[in-house]
Amino acid sequence: MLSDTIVAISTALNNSAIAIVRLSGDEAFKIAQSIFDRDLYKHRYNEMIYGHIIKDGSVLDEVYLVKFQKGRSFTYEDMVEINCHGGVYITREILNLCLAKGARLALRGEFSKRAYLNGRIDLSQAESINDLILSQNKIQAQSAIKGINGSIQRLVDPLLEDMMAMIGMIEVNIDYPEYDDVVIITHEYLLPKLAKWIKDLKLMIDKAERFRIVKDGLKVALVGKPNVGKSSLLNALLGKDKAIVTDIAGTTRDLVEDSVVLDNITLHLIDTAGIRKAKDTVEKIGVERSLKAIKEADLVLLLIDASRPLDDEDQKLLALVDDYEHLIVYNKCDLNDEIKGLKISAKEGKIDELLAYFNDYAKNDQALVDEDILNNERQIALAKKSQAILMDMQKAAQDGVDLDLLSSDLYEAYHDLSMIVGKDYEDDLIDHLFKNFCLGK
Ligand SMILES: Nc1nc2c(ncn2[C@@H]2O[C@H](COP(=O)(O)OP(=O)(O)OP(=O)(O)O)[C@@H](O)[C@H]2O)c(=O)[nH]1
Ligand SMILES: [Mg+2]
Repeated sequence: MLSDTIVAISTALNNSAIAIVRLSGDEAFKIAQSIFDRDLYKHRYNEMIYGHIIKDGSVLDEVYLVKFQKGRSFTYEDMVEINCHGGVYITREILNLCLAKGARLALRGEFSKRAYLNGRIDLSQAESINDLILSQNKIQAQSAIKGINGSIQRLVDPLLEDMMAMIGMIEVNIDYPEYDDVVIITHEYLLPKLAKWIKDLKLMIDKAERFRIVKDGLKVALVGKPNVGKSSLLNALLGKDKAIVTDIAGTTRDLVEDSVVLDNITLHLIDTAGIRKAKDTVEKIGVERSLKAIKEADLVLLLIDASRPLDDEDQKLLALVDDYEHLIVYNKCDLNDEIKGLKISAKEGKIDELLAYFNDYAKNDQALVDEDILNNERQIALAKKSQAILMDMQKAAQDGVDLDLLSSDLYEAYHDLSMIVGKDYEDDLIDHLFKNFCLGK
């Protein structure tokens, strides 16, 4: 139920100067009053009220308590925040007191979920709040702040309005064909609109995918035959001895992962088992994992041993990576410098050319931080779904399919796009989304 009163410790549970216990719901004031020694009803909203938390007639802690008014609080419900001393024991005791007085322990993200369900924020803003908490670099934080301020809504709303206007006009055409002053919607009228929406969505998706790499980093799988120097390259890029390196082919059996922050980009590196016809069960599983890593990477870095002539295994790998975004790099160039292409020597730490490539990779996309851009995979997936429906519709319209049939497709495309900001979202999906949030937020 929405109106029941929830409580959570909103700060990290460790010994600190101050912690915050947060209540939200119809009984928030009543519960807070029952454990507080000042009359909080006599004080104003948003005021820091000094007093004590009382347990069994004695003082448990000296606190500042703030009450927030329904309709103006974060959740749009009555809310109380108790700023207590940040000891683990004290904080838990206050939480337990609130529970004993009738509050329920909040689920993860439940405060934000209420803010969303009560219309205080849209879904993209709620996601941005969580993104801000989890952000680890300046760009992630900047884009989260923009999201909180409604950047996603600004981005999709014009498109939504345009589509809805078209749906409305088609409906009027169907329901009131006799009206003179109604714009007659024909396929010729609809097709340019469809083309524009598809183009707008494509741009929106492209930018979001490029910006995701600037913001969250590039997932790079290091692949190649055994012994070409993949693990040596991982270590050289990381600047530490993370993976085992030997001259025995088949040294790496499992995926070895780590990240490195370069000047212009963060790399999430995955060192893989050398790909060849496996000699035992463990190696076979390792090779399967390498193939999976190729599928999941943003960029596949195929490493080739420059000191040996290309053989069948290299050729097979060249054909394999051709289906993916890939980069071919020649290693062991200390032994052979005659090769054309991107050359390194992982063993000697000569990887400047490769570092320059990575630093350039998303350089032009850094400016995207100033634009309104879709923020996460969920939003991108919905935009893609909407775009796919519109493209099918475009074909159907070109084939002369009736407008009333097309109108329901248009509504579906509209619906998918509107779910980016959380209009018409199904309940179980909402529950699922907020479960990833922090407790007490
Ligand atoms: N000369 C030279 N040797 C290198 C270079 N990079 C790696 N090696 C040597 O090549 C051998 C294999 O290196 P690894 O990094 O273990 O190769 P790998 O591709 O991870 O091999 P697997 O894990 O078996 O697939 C080691 O003896 C390295 O020292 C290089 O740039 N130049
Ligand atoms: Mg290795």
